[in-house]
Amino acid sequence: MDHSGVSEFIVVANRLPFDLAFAEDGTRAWKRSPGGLVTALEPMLRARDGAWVGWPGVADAEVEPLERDGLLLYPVCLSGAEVADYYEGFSNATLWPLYHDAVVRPIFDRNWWNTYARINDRFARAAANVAARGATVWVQDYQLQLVPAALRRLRPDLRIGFFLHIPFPPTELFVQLPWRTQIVEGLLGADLVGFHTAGGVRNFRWLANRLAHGKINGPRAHSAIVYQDRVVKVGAFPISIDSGTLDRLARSAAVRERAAKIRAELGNPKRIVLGVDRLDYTKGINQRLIAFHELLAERRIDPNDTVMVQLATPSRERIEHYKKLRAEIEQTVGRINGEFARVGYPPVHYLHQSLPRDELIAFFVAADVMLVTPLRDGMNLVAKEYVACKYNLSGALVLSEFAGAAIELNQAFLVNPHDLDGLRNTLYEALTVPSEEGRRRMRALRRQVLSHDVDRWARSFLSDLDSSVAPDALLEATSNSSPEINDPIE
Ligand code: ADQ
Repeated sequence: MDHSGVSEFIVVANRLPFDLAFAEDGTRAWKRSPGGLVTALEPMLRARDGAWVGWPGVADAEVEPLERDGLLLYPVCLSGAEVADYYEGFSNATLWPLYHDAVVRPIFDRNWWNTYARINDRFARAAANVAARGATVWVQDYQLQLVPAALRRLRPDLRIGFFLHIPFPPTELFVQLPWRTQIVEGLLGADLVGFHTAGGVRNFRWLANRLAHGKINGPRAHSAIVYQDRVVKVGAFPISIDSGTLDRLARSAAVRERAAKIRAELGNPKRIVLGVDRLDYTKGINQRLIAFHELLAERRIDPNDTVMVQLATPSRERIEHYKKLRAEIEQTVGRINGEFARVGYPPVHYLHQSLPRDELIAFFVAADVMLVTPLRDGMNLVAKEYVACKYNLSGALVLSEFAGAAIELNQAFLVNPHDLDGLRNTLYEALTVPSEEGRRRMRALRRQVLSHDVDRWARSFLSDLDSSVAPDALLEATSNSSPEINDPIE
């Protein structure tokens, strides 16, 4: 099948929305990888002859373009060595820690960088190949920051958007990167560069000015940079979830029954504390376990009536820091249970597993306190998912100030996860909040999450991208043109 130049709307992401899997007899199967992004974009992809360019998730798999569930998938092939250098190396051991406040030390490796640049070029060529004349291309995330400029060189006719799903770091950190100018110039190849928060916008604007000599105008949260005679718009677009569907599923009889059963299986405790994360060192999992441990040790909570469940999806398991983190968490869980369990009743239940969606929703429905304590997080969808599932206004959300979500969810119990005393006391406060105050907070949180879903996020980004504004008009724009978004704590 020849798909060259057919698509009007193309999403370019590290991964395809389907994972390739090989059965033991060698036959191939495509398994849909669940995710908010594909749910949000699917209607637009279908309506606009869309295509999705990405890696199928398996090294060395030569796969031809194909159609699945009405979506055109355009696979980018990576060898095992390329996965190690581009993905596990530069993306996840250089950029990921650097962009998350260097909570572990980023590794600067020239070979990794060279592979990152080469693979970005490969993604750009794939997108250039499938795009129709004048098409819209939306590039996603930190693995592909050089794609906008590479694609513009190949196809100046395209309208190119870029969205970063992780924080854009403080400038003092970013300038450590030996390839900082190339990255900034890579992003400036887009017509619109989007971040979750106004803080990301501000950091990027400063760097664009300093490293790439872009001329800047406009208000803080939304603005324009004039770079090489083009206008690059920059804006804050806080991502969200399919909140209406989650709300509906949480209310369903099957999920409510399962939630009651979970409580019974945990020994009918008075209170269930929940954590749900990819197992990642940015998520502050150990910090929240320590806070729970200290409350038990101080006898402010009783292991007979309060249990904690930590669900952790396996993630990046070949990278050293992730192996170390897993060992640390498992040791902390073992220590707490060793000290406080009765036979058959551990106070901490830890599952290193990815759960099916309905099961996860049942856990959200069952949980009395949700602990979301990242040291740094672009947004954090788990916080929003929990809120969307609390249809009866029960439950309390403890949320790190350093998650992008804290800007919108400011009625949560906000906490600095580095401050263990503060974390412990805030967890206690959430466990003992009077019901009226708890309901008031949850009502406010739900109003925000239900009225700002992922569909609204995607539409607002794409309509900003689609609206072409003359450079002169933009340069004349002043701060009254867009609403301000509060700055996050940097
Ligand atoms: P992530 O770092 O992956 O995303 P997050 O936004 O919390 O973080 O999304 C994780 C998703 O995985 C959630 O939908 C959650 O329900 C699911 N999940 C986690 N543990 C699970 C388990 N055990 N079983 C099943 N599902 C599980 C990156 C950025 C974030 C940003 C998103 C979207 O790091 O800051 O919010 O992209 O832009």
